[in-house]
Amino acid sequence: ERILLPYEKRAEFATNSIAKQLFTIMATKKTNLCLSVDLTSSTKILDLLEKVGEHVCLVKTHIDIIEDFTNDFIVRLKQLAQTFNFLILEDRKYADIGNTVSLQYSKGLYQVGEWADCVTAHSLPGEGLLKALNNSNNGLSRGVFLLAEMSSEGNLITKDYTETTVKMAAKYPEIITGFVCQKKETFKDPGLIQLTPGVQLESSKDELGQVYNTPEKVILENGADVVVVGRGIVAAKSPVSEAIIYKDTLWRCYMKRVSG
Ligand code: 5IU
Repeated sequence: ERILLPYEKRAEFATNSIAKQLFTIMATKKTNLCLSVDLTSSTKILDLLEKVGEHVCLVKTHIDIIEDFTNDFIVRLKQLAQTFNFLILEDRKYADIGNTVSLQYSKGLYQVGEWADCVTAHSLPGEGLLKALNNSNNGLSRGVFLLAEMSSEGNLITKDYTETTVKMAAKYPEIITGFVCQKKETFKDPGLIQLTPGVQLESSKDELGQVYNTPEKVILENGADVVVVGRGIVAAKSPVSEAIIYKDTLWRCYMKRVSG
């Protein structure tokens, strides 16, 4: 079973170079925390990453919520990624025909393909979108997390949609890093990464349908490999000490899982 294998072993099964790198970073830095930096000021994001970069394996951005975006932000983000050895995931959730996704990925103000190690995408439009992303990497190592499930209440994804999404991904082993999903049964391939959002220290909900599960539940029962935490950290009184609490808690759950 994939969830019983340690990350360093999982890295050996990875067919996507970003998945291999991410498994290796987790094993080396001993963290499976992905920080979702959902802040709208570039200096606030950079200041926070300066302090928590050492505790995370992956930083998840929504580049289009930043109010003072400049190219310098990207330069500094990449510097931090290199200094602290984390990868960058732009949570763009591409959901259009292949030609449009190719343009959205490579062009426009953000030029996501230039700086994001990996991106998120919906399977809804069909595999043309994966072909487009696969052909737009400019020879760089790039990856895609495909949405197989969502954390929000009342979302329209069905069991059949999830299964077809996993089958679609199997046709693109070189570009698929893993799935954004909530359950361990969703896929079996040990070389792919389960990225799970909707996590806080206590189970709860927000007022707009987000559902939070605990680290114990998502890692030990539901099979999460990389855990996404946003407001649990960024909206805490002390984001840095909270990030350390999440990192330690998540890693303890993972250690328990792989030690049987
Ligand atoms: N996110 C989810 N649920 C999903 C998917 C993405 O919450 O199913 I796909 C994103 C949205 C937000 C982050 O950027 O993960 C979670 O933030 P909070 O921990 O603040 O809820």
